[in-house]
Amino acid sequence: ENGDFQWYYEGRNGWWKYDERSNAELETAFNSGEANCALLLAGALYNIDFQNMIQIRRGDPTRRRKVRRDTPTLVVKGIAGIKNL
Ligand code: V3L
Repeated sequence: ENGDFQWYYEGRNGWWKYDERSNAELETAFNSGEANCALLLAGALYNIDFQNMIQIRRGDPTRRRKVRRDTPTLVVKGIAGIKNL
């Protein structure tokens, strides 16, 4: 049951959707009141910090992106790096 909220991460000129599995993990962690959620994304480990709503690469905190949790209807660049047609 995934239809209520979608998680997004920042690109250069717009937002990307997280892949479905990562979105479900984020929702579970967020709704459980966790402070953050660890995810493997494109082969690297990241932490999503729910207080600051940022995604930070583990071991390289300079690699950070804003994240947002919103309705699934936002216009996006694509999903997890797969561009919209
Ligand atoms: N899901 C999938 N791939 C990700 C994610 C994620 N949540 N976070 C980072 N990457 P960094 P434009 C993104 C990828 O933050 O043109 C997009 O998905 C990230 O991919 O520096 O700037 C696009 O594929 C990047 O390739 O650790 O909007 C690409 O950037 C790599 O991990 C270009 O998007 C390093 O990200």
